[in-house]
This record gives sequence, C-alpha cells and structure tokens, in this order.
Amino acid sequence: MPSHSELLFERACKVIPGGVNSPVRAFGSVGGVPRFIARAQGARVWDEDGREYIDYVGSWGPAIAGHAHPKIVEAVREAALDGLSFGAPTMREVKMAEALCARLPSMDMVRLVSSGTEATMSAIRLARGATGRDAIVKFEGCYHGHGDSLLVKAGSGLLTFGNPSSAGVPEDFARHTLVATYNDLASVQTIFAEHGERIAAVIVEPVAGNMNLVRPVPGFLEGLRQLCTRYGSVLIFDEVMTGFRVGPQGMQGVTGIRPDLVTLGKVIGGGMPVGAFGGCAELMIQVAPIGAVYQAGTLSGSPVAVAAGLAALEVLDTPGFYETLEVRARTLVQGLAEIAEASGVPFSGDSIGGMFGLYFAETPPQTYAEMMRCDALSFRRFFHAMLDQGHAFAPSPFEAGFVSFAHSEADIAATISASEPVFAALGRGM
Ligand code: HOZ
Repeated sequence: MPSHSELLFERACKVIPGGVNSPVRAFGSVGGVPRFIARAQGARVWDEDGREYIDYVGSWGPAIAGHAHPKIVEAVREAALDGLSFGAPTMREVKMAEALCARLPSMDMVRLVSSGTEATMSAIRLARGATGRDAIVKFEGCYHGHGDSLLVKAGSGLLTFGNPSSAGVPEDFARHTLVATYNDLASVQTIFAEHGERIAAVIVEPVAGNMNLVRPVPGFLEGLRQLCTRYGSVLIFDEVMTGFRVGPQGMQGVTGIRPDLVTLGKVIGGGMPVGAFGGCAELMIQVAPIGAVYQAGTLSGSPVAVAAGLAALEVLDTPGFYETLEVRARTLVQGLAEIAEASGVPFSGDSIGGMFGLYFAETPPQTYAEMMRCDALSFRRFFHAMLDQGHAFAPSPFEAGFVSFAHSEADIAATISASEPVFAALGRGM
C-alpha cells in the first residue's frame, strides 16, 4: 500500500512543479519520495505517516532553538492577536533593528525584508547604486538565493540538478557576474587585476553552506577584505546561513572581519519568513526613501515574523547556548567519522558552531572541485538508510546540516549508533 507521503507527492506533482515549493526538497539527488512533514517539536519532526525523525535539517537553518520553541510560538500567538500585517511602521521592527545593530559590530543600520533572496538582491543593488559600478564577484558553488545576478555557477538546488546556472537569466545580466574559486584568493586577485575598477561588490558565504559545508581557509576572507578596501568595492558577507548560527555575531564575530554589508535570514525569523540587509551608515543612507536605491515590500517587517525573530534572539542569549550547539555538532561529526573509519569507509566531517558537513571523502573538501569528487552514491545510501531508521539529514550531498539547542546528548548518541550498521554495509560495498 502506498504511504501518505507517496500519495501526497503524486497529488503535489500534478499541481506544483516537481511537487515541491523549493527544489532540493524533491529528493532529486538522493532519489525516492520526499517525506511530507505533518508537525515538528524540539529536535524531532513527524511525517504524514506518523513516523518520527531526529531532524538535522532544522528547516534549513531557522530552527536553531528547536522546532516550535514555546517562547517563539507564544510570541507569534501574541503578535497575531494584535493583527497580522499593517503596511506601516511598528515598535517591534524598531526593536528588531536595534537588536541586530547592537549584536553585529559592522551594522549601523538595517532594512528588514521577507527572505534571504530579497536581502542579497537588495544588497547587490545597493552596492551597485553606491559605487556606480555594475560587476559583482561571486564564488563557484556559493548560493545567495535566486536573484538573477546570483544564479551563475551557484550551489544548493542548482548542484542537485547538475545545472549550476539557471535558464531565464539574460546573458546581459550574467556577464556582470564574475565567478571566482572559493578559498582561492589568487583567483580573486586575478579578477580584480583585470576588472577591479568596475567591481561593485564581492559577495561571499563566509562559511560556504550550499556546496555542503566548506570552511574558509586562513587568509581567504581577510584577503577579500583587503582587495575590496583597495579597489573601493563593497564586501558583502552573506550570513543568511551563518548569522547567529556559528556564534553570537556570526562569522564577523568568529573572524573579526568587518564586511561593508551583511545579509541575514533564517535564524532572525525564528521559523517565519524574514530577511535583512544592513551595514555601515554611509551605505545604508543610500536606500530609499532617504537615498536613490529603491527597495520596498508590502510584508517587509511583518509584525508576526518580527515577533518570532525577537523571541528567537532572546533564546540565543540562554547561557551556554553556543557552547552546547558547538559540542553537539562536533560530537555528531566525530562520532560518525569514527564509525566510518572502523568500517573502512572514506568519510570525514566538519562543524562550525551549530552547522556541520558530512563528506564521503578522506578529508573535508576545501574547494568546489574537491567537493564534486566526494562519493555521491555512498551519500545517497547513507541518507536513505539513516532516514529509514528515523534520522533525517538534508536530502543532498551539497547542503550543510544543522543541530539545534533542542538536540540532546542522547539524540546525537542515537544517531551515531544508528549509523553503525549503515557504515558497516557501506564498508562491505553494499
Ligand atoms: N536553498 C535551501 C538550502 N540551501 C533549501 C530551502 C528549502 O528547500 O526549503
């Protein structure tokens, strides 16, 4: 008998392209039918067939406090009772802007939007408007949402489907996007030597999280900062994924590097749709209505989403929050790696704060090319065998994983222990 997920997927495919509202969810790179999720609580999700999973997707990052955290749900309930949307300024959004500027050293001013894609698109427009230049530099395998200029050699779902540059992006737009190699400063220097005077911005995920997880090598981000300063280009840290995830000040806190603009999303919405871009006042005062760079949105600063985000930020202040997150993520990847090694499976892992990467390769990849050499078939087998036992990882070898504050030591131990027969079978070539 078909499962509820199978029946729902069949129905969905008739009325939604690919049956999903965001491509990676379709299980394209692992095969099979996506599990339709009915509800979630803490570190767990339950599908429409009533199966329970320890969840390492975390809504792709936002669920840092755990799903349906009581404080966040209560904040949403209270805000909803006051009205869902006004299209007018609110006290909550001022509090949110103040909280973000207080937490991030590089941020004097911030504009709230409704998604990470909107944040990166708007940051690029601001950089272009402020510099009067058209070109931007991005990195192969980095993903910054689905704005036209950024869908060139991108990561995430585009890698899943083997088409790193989207159809529908005019060649005239794409030619303004110069693509460099992540963790290869020389490739950026070469681009600047030739095009430096026309480069408006460099946009980078300070930890790449959309070609699996790739940690920046020492000197890489520092080098980008120096190049941007030298050429008068805007350095944009896309911290939609890393913001408040790898530490209380995101990667700018971890590295001490001050980008000119930062984009945020995920965690700052507490599970509701929110994004933000912000930075130094000199740049931000160029945004409409005080400046000439237009940016707007009917639901921008949604009172309910902002209430969720403010509650999430409060949860982050729980003593020991980041230490716990870091220990859980590190314990998970080390535990899996030890079992893989004992089974003779080439495997490694890495983690930064509450995000992690799992690689079917001897050592963690440092570049897009190295990532592409990981064993995708073994990942696929691992993914399904773990899912069948109730441990849900992202359905693609090109996505980072996430732990939440709700993951207990016992959850992590259960996942490590469930991996034993899986790695043993992989080691036997099954
Ligand atoms: N682009 C997201 C992962 N990096 C996936 C979002 C989703 O499918 O919800």
